[in-house]
Amino acid sequence: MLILTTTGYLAYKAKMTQTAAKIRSHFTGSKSNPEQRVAYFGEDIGMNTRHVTWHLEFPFWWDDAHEDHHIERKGESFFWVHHQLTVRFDAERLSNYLDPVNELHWDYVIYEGFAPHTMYKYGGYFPSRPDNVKFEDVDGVACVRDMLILESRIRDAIAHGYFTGRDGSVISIRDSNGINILGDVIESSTYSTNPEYYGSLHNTAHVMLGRQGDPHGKFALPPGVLERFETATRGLAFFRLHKYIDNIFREHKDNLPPYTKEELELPGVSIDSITISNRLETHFEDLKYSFIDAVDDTTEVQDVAVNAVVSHLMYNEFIIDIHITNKNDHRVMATLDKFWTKLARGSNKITRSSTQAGVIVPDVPSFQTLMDTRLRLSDPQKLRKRPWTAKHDGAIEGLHESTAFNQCGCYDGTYPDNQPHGYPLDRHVDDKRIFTGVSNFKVEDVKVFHMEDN
Ligand SMILES: [Cu+2]
Repeated sequence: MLILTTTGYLAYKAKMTQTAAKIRSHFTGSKSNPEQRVAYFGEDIGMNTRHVTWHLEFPFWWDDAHEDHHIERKGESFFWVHHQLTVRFDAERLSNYLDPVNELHWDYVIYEGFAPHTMYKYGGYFPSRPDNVKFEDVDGVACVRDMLILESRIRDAIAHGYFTGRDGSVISIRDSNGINILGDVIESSTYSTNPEYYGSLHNTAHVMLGRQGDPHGKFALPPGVLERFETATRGLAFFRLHKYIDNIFREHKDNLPPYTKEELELPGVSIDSITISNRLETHFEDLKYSFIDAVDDTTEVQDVAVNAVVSHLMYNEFIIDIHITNKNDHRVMATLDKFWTKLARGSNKITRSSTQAGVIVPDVPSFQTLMDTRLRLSDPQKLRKRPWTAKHDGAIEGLHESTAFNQCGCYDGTYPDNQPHGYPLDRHVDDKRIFTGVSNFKVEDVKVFHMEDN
């Protein structure tokens, strides 16, 4: 449990004085820090919930033998989810006149400090770190030199195109599955091919960064924001670390051969036009959330409504119309970016709402809402795996009916897409004409506007 210091104090005051309160919560920091301009992203409640949930759904500590279940494409998902976070943060920065994030480097100072202004419910304040701190060895965790050695072993493996297993076996990563093996090694999870040799680059880096305020435990400070999934994205250091990790993944992807025309095309199918119903716009909206479970409770004292209100980036919904011609004399199953649909012979018009996008979910209901409505979970049986005959892409039937699987897969643990995450743009594109030369690809430039006063 963590609490923003001021909001937390006001929540307690409301409870103690038995006065319902609506508290405005502000982003951490001050206007004299340019990074404050993108605090709305790193501190977004929905994004943080999303990040925590991913780590709980794909735990690095998951033990197949103990749980009798294997999590598919866990390492690749680790890459993909953090890649998405990294590039999206850069996009937010560019639109706020900030440079893209520079990757972390163990030999350089950590340029930006961070004062979280956040406290543990029990255990004091999250530690702060001033600007320009030189990386120090952390007692009981790792030496800076160890981190450089682990990085170098992993980069060697990428250059060679294979990892070495515990028994000395050669485990190739020069194919689509390589990213999954690499992700397991880098995170690292229990699926890592050789944790004794390749270590746990990402997890150890989080702790190293989190402890830089008190590397020798001199002040007995509690864990830093980077050591907890719920708070990690609040500091710029998270994005520096993940830019560094992402660039290692990039090295691997760039070593794979570019896709061929045969791999990209869907014969007989052409996309004639794509139109969007309205201008793409974002704006800030107030999000109210309940503090009911954040303040201490007793049966003798009545609950009072304690809510916080925070600004939250939202978008205006839109609809995409896609006109597609299928010249084949039969129906074909097609994957569009990224959903599945059946194309009839001849011309097809596909209408798709932004709310159906695989990466969009509604706001997470508050604890109070869950208690009030006893939210019924969807029936997991519906998405049960069944044999299916799609040629390349889809792994389960009925995909054209399901949404929001892009980052977590389906309820039964299957990932519905057989293609690598990011396909077909995950690999190096030597010649852009490969995309203009296939009729089933269409690229449209779109502009996204941010509306200040809405
Ligand atoms: Cu993460």
